[in-house]
Amino acid sequence: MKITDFIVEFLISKGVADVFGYPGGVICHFIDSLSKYDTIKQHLTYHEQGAAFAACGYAQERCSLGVAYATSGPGATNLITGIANAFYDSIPVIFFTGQVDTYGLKGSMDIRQRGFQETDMVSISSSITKYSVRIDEPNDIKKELEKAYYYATEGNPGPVLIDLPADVQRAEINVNALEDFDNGNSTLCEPLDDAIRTIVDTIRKYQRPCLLIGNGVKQSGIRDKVRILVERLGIPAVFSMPAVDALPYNYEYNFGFIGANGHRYANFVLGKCDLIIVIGSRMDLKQVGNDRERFAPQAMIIRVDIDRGNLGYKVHKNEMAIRDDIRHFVPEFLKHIDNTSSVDFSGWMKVCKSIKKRLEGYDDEKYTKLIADFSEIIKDDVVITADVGQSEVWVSQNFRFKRNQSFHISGGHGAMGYSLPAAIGSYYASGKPVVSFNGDGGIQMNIQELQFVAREYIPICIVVINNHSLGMIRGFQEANFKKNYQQTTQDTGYLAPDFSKLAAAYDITYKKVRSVDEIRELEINYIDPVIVEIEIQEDTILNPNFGQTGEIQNQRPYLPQDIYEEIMHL
Ligand SMILES: Cc1ncc(C[n+]2csc(CCOP(=O)(O)OP(=O)(O)O)c2C)c(N)n1
Repeated sequence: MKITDFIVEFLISKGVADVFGYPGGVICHFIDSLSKYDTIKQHLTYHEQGAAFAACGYAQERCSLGVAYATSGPGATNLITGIANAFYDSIPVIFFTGQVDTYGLKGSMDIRQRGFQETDMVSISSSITKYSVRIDEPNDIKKELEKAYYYATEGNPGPVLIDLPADVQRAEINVNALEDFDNGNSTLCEPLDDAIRTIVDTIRKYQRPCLLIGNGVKQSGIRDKVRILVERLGIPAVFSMPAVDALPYNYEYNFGFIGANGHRYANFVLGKCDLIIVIGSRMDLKQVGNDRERFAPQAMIIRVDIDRGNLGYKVHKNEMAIRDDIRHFVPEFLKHIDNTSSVDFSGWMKVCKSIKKRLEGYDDEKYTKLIADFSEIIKDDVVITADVGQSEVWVSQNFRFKRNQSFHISGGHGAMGYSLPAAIGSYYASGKPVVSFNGDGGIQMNIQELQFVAREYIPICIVVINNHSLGMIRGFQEANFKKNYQQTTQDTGYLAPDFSKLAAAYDITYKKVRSVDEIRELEINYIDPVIVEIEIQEDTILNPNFGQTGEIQNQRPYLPQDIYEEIMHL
């Protein structure tokens, strides 16, 4: 059997139905093999970065393996941003790159390059993958594919890169003679009963507990189980920004997302609670702040995470760490708490509700209201993606997520250009319509993928929140560079195109809205692709932000002292 046929059959056996990529001479064997099978479809993007993000969106929406491919050299290096995105956001993706023939590789020769478009992708990608390998020996293929799949999906998931020299791709193998990968039967789950009993006892001793839910909950596909957990415990839940959709917006236990640009009320709930149970969140700087001991200083922290490294990066010195796969932990935890055994936290819930009532809408501006209104007209069962910038945070802050909607962003890597290709991948993962939010800057980073949307005529509503500037950085310059808006505004070198003309060029329907009423009149049919431009002023700002005092609830612009005190004394 030809190696690339074997690879395709392997991917099919793992349930992969759609792969994304871009051709080049030394990946043509793989492309040729993909075309032989009806159960897997290859999708041509217009840039390898688009393919990488599409594979991320596909894996995020499906909670399973995504695949992207590229040719050697420039094709492969174009994948890098997407690979890093998958690494930081724990997205299981296998990236296949073509490579020159093994006999044309430079090896240890003291030259930069021997073969045309030869680039050492293994070393380039090694710090942003869980595993990276060039397959030089055809008979290693089975073992290496199994290993790649294992690393991509087991433990804390992430990207893997397989570099395939052209002669290896076309080699014939005897399938029956191939070696398997032995993972050493490593069990990642430690005995849990005692730990869970301790948690249950601990909860009983505290008055103001809360759950902090991270992206791991979504990636693990356990949103529903976590909802049951929240209900049984009867305690407030807050989220990291990428997990803001983990529970529906109007759910009574939902108290918003925390962190630098998080909901003020979410940060106050954390600031006031005495016990935080963290599930699937790595608690990075944007959520916790630089001064980790000052994060929720009165609270005991219990963290559940599969990643030993994440647990080692402590927030409080005396926190309790449980290393487990949350897909295993949450059902086990549920077994230990039934509706009758939980303590009554209704008094604390009442406090949280008052905090929310007092602060919800405190930072509202015209444009943030537009997003809330926009979300009201979006039906359930739709995927939402957002690009990096102010618009992403406004969406996180204001979109009212419904139960069957899911939301994907480029969290850790924060890569502009993610939203549109990730929307494409999400569509193939679920068959659901997608609403992709973009800034006028971010959309231009992978704007070529509009051609993909037009070509395949897929139901993606591409929203461009156009403030005619690179708003997030403009805001940073406003705060830190005395308004020296270099390269971020229309007066200083940045320009956005006329999006109506752009839509016409790609033959995509275009609509423009400026007000709530115009938004209400929008008729999105979830069948045709459409570009919706929401035009807002250049000097839009992003509030709230982390303040300087270290307490997570003390965001800028600072609350009047009397309101702050009033809430802290609730
Ligand atoms: C690939 C990449 N380059 C640069 C940045 C730095 N950056 C973060 S947000 C931002 C501005 C985004 O502008 P726009 O897409 O118009 O959205 P807005 O902030 O105006 O809503 C920039 C340049 C980044 N995150 N990613």
